[in-house]
Amino acid sequence: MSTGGVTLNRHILEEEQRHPEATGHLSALLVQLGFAAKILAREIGRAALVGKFGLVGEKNPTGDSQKKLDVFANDTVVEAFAQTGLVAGIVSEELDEVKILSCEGKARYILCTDPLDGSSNTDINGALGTIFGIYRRGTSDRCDVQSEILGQDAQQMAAGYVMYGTSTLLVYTCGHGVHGFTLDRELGEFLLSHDNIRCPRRGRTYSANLARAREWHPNLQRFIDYLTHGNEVTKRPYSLRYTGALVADLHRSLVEGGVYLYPADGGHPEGKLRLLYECAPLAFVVEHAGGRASTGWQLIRDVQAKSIHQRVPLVIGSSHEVALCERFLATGQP
Ligand code: AFP
Repeated sequence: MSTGGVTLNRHILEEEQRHPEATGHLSALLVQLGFAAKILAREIGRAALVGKFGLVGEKNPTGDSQKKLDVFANDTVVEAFAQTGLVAGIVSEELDEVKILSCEGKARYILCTDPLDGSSNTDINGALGTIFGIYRRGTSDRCDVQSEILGQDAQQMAAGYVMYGTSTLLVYTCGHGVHGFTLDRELGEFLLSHDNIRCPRRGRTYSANLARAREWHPNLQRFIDYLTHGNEVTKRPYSLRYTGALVADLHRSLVEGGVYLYPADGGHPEGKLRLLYECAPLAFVVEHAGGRASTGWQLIRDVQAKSIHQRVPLVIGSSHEVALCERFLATGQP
């Protein structure tokens, strides 16, 4: 998929030129995201050598144990965006409340981020991610970022993720195609490697933590039974692939087709994943690549956030499998 020598920054600028009315501010934010991703790729790569493994001994606002890399990732992303003066506030998995950065006139954006997705993988050299969604604020001059992001005022303009795996890959969309860039460590540049990613209509794999499957809605259990039941015509059974990092599992489904699901269960009656900084940004990416993202009952993009750390069930990936899951939930049948 190599497309030879198009850097992330050049790509962002070319995207901007498609919009004569663009101020360049969104581009500046995406460039900063790339910068933060390079720092994180470097630190994740050497975390074992510089004492960045392990817990800090506290829980984050959503009750998960905070790792040293979680804190570092959050600080890095916040710092990168704060420098721009273009962001009014940041909603982060690692921050209790919205971090207000600036209420000045040019701070027209809000960032929602999970700075380090899959942090249970940090100490075992597993895949990790950063998820981001960038919203443009409404026209009000009142600086109330929380109300804006929870209301209808803020509009999602861009989203994407960084995957720290065998290589570091940054995937983003501003609504005109989904593009992936691989970090060339020697050059220190993200280079276009996955131009205009399209999510296959159907796949051969599913990703889910089956440990709590007995607690799922019975129709969801039927869905999994269906996927794992052999049938040559419909190319079943599907293979299970689950890494514990949403970004890594979603990336597989985005590129090769398939479905990721994290439904409601006994321990997570509303689902585990967070709407604003996990589900919504990835839904934006997947939909712009031709896939589908829903709670199983409702499209993710139609869910109105009620709190900044709100959780929702998530079914995301190829349109065929996500729609199939929705049908199972509604009827118990394919
Ligand atoms: P963190 O971002 O807090 O590390 O959580 C990871 C995650 O949100 C998502 O990336 C995984 O798919 C999911 O949780 C794993 O959860 P289980 O350990 O319950 O399977």
